[in-house]
Amino acid sequence: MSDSTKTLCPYCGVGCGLEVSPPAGLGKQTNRDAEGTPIWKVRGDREHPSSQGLVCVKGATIAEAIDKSRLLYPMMRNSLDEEFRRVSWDEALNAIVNRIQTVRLTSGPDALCMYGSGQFQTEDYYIAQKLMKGCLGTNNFDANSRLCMSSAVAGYIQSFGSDGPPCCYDDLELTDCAFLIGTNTAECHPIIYNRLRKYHKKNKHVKMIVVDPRRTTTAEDADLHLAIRPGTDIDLLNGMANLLMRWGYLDTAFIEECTANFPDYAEVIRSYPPELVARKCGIRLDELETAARYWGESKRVLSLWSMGVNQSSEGTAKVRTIINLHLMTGQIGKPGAGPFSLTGQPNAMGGREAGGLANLLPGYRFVKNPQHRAEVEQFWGLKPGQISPEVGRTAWEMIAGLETGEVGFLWVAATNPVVSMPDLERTKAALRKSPFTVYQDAYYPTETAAYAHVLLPAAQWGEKTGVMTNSERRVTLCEAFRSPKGIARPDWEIFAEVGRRLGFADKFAFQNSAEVYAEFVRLTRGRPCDVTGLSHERLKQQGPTQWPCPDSGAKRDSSRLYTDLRFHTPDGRARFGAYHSKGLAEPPDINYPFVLTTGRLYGHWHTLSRTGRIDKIRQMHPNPFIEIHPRDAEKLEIAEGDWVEVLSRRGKARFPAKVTKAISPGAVFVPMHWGALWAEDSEANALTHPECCPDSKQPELKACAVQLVRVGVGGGVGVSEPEVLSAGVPV
Ligand SMILES: Nc1nc2c(c(=O)[nH]1)N[C@H]1C(S)=C(S)[C@@H](COP(=O)(O)OP(=O)(O)OC[C@H]3O[C@@H](n4cnc5c(=O)[nH]c(N)nc54)[C@H](O)[C@@H]3O)O[C@H]1N2
Ligand SMILES: Nc1nc2c(c(=O)[nH]1)N[C@H]1C(S)=C(S)[C@@H](COP(=O)(O)OP(=O)(O)OC[C@H]3O[C@@H](n4cnc5c(=O)[nH]c(N)nc54)[C@H](O)[C@@H]3O)O[C@H]1N2
Ligand code: SF4
Ligand SMILES: [Mo]
Repeated sequence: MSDSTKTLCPYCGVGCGLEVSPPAGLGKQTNRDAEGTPIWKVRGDREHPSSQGLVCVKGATIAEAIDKSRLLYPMMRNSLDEEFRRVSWDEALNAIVNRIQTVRLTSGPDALCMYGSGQFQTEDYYIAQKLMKGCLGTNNFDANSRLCMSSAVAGYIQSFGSDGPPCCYDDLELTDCAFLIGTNTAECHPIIYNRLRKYHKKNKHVKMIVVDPRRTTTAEDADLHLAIRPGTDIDLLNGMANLLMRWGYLDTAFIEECTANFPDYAEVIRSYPPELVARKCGIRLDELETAARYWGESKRVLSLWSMGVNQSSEGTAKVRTIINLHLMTGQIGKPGAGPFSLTGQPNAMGGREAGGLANLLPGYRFVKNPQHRAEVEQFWGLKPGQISPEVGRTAWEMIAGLETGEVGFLWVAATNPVVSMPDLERTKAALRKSPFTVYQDAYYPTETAAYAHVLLPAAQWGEKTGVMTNSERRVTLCEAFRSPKGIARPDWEIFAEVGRRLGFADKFAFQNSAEVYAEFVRLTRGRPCDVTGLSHERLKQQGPTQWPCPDSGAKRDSSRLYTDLRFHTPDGRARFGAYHSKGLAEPPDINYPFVLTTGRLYGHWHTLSRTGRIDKIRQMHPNPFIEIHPRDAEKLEIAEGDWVEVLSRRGKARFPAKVTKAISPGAVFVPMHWGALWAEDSEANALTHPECCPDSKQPELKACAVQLVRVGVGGGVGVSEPEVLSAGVPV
């Protein structure tokens, strides 16, 4: 019997299988961290179908971060000026329950908000929905997925009648043309990227197109890199459609039998002649033509996208415009083809299944649908009408609600908004006004802890058992392999305990997370994400499984959705979306002449709470920086390593310059990772704005207008030592 535990990497949405074994088993060879704490041994799980034993540097080093700087016990204070004092769980939970009751009575349930995360397990998500949307009667539950996947969700829903990425990872090795748009897959989804790159290298006929204003590591491998101007994706895609139509690459039978709204779309793409489009996108005409030819001539086209598409004030339109190309050429429902959104976080997919956004209910249901509300009310044993018919506050609307005083209670869990939200000055000021903020995290300090009244210690990866779903709809059981640090507790248990103390004892009488999951799966019966055939026990026996997975017993192939070319719309037809390009919410102008874009580096994860504490990764990426094109640098007399001050209409930051042709002229790039704890004045989101897509409410974190000023000569990149600064909290 092996002493190892199978689980899933807790970082990105690729969802690589891991096998963890205890440090004690290694005897003298035991690996220890700098403080001498033994480190658990982690390796790729060869039996996991999604990753086949591979891991990237983040998965490989995860065990080094799980013991450092943990939040060990609940802490409380009356105001943000006071020091935290250690309290018991009982005291902390009583304070929370009292506050919830007071706010409910005085201001109504819509003054209560919870802001959660794609780093929750499905059980955490489910219990939070039952508490907020069910028992408390407010749909004010949103997650950081609002900043991440909500445009993909809205796009799938509008085009196909339901959310759900229709493809699977095997498609990476079955396609003739991989169309990667707004995704730096090599750095952000490395293990699936490896698969694609190997296959592409081996098969000369396979084309790879990358659409990104930056020449990323991903773009380096492409047959065609379209370095479009930020925000011109819809022009490009409509321009490609125009050519595909002109050249007769339409699948007319598919369009006629399986889609609706083609005439409106055809009308729109007529106004995107190739010459105009190439000029608008800042690319050559022959590049646009090559892209359209690769797409048109390929038997199977797979498009992959992530934040360069979703994080946009026209994110939903961008997603639907990608889907349009698939619909017009019949590139869906077959191996190697389809529109495949790459999920960011490890369980943003599970969050969507559990209804973890302000417009959703569990089982891919919608708040706005009276029948869906009635089904969930009945299942939860609530009174008819107890679930509010109003969409709840989205992430940014919670910040806005603190500003106006409409939000009286905010519970933040498994996300670090004081780094990751747009317009940090406004975010911080709003949080400073918050009458009562609960912050539930695994680590301390974090930037957000400095704005909380109550800190609750969460058990994290490896310390709680639950399930996560990856980008290809594959559900994996992640078993606990050690006990929580300090007196930390799993997120779902904390939510359930608060539910019981609020008087809903019968609704939260779960003994363990397997029981929570068993209840959740029943609520998915007959829905597109049906997982009634799954349980913790079955997942343990049969291993990671893709949905749909109903309990009907019939063996089915769930690798792909829509293989019968019937969609989840009332008439079964997929919908073309007819969109003109609107461009950026804040285009550059004379005062703010550059477009700032933001994103990720291979080794780091988000706000550094884990990877910032791993030496190997810190050495890989020691400092924040700004990428500037040599032509722009010359104009501004900026040399490599000079300090550059970056100003937007909202704030400023300083970075050492990296002068590189990897970024297009007129654009600059800054990594999103460094918050106030980790570097001085280096917050990407001090600069960004909260303007968002009207449909998905996803903010445009990928573009804002900035000006650059050189403020110091030399001394920048690669010189200063990485150092944790203390932002008012002890490190
Ligand atoms: N190493 C690492 N991997 C991660 C994460 C991490 O923190 N670190 N986080 C995970 C999460 S939650 C997410 S959401 C994913 C994100 O994964 P990605 O979306 O691949 O990562 P980003 O770097 O945010 O942005 C992708 C690219 O969008 C480009 N872009 C900017 N503006 C535009 C535009 O207007 N059009 C187009 N076409 N492209 C544009 C940027 O230049 C950038 O290269 O990564 C996941 N994986
Ligand atoms: N400028 C700019 N801003 C961005 C983006 C961008 O591209 N550019 N990307 C956006 C996107 S796509 C995303 S996903 C967000 C990510 O932004 P965040 O969600 O703020 O980033 P993380 O650092 O992943 O925060 C997760 C927190 O959860 C804690 N944690 C880990 N496991 C657990 C657990 O089991 N329970 C609890 N309670 N806590 C836990 C960690 O310690 C950490 O503090 O950033 C968004 N912001
Ligand atoms: S690719 Fe993603 S899931 Fe796989 S090991 Fe790396 S971070 Fe983890
Ligand atoms: Mo994300």
